[in-house]
Amino acid sequence: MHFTKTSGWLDWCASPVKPDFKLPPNAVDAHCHVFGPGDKFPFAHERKYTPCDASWEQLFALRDHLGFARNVIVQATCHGSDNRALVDALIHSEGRARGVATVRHDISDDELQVLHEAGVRGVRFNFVKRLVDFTPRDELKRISERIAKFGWHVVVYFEAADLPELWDFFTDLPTIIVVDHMGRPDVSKAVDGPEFQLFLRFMRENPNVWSKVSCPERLSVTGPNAVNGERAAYRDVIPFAREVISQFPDRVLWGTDWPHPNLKGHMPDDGLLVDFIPWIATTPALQQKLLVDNPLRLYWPEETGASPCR
Ligand code: 0GY
Repeated sequence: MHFTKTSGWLDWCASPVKPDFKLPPNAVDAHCHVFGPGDKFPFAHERKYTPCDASWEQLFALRDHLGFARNVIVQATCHGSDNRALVDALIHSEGRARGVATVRHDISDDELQVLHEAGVRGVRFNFVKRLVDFTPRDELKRISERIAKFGWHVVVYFEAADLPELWDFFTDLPTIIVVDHMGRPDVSKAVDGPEFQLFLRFMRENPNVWSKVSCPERLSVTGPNAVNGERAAYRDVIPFAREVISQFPDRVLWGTDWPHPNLKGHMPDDGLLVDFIPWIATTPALQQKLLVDNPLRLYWPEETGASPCR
């Protein structure tokens, strides 16, 4: 089937630089997607955008170029609850990718088992209104109870302003909860202001809550360019990510977010995104937790001796 990209769509960077930052052995890119290809795995009719293609071959080539060993591939909303492109990628990863799927409440246990055998270890609940239609909370709660039996966790994506309303629903979930992109803080506000402090309190009071400290390119207002001799791109995001990593070093993950859906303004060079990591995880010990120990414990617990991800 032929698809026409959403007008103004920015394609991913085809020739990223080799990062200066050397990733530790066994590093995991814990947030990335595959799109289609649309002629093989059609995009969902309920999608809110139509992306460019981004295949598992291209994702795994990027993994090798950047120096990652593994990926966690997250089902993107443009594929709805049709996880075939995700499963195809997992199967072709030869055990080097795990997945986060989107499922409906009426999925059968046999279908969940098939996803598990392919490498799925979580489901994603999306509350970002521009990306998805509303799903009743009782359906999501039911899904969380079903997938808890498989030792999976729930990944949640929401805007910072919606955390107060979602708080009780989240704290009622029976699994580990992984928050995408630090709950999308407004980084033009203060780190010690009420909005981000609420997110930190959410993590502090709920030891089952983890956070991805990913997507500076999505959150930044100052953007990718160094200013006044300051080397770091996305420098307005640095204090937010540093705060999460320093307070919760054993509950943070990092991912490229390749192929970067719905970006406006600029498309990051993924090599330069990797060079952002030491600005937020400032010691080798923190980098080891962020990039290796934490994602392996959550997605490959059988290799670490950790208990399954509950
Ligand atoms: C991201 C961010 C976005 C999109 C999706 O599944 C998706 O469509 O996650 C976004 O538009 O903010 O994490 O990839």
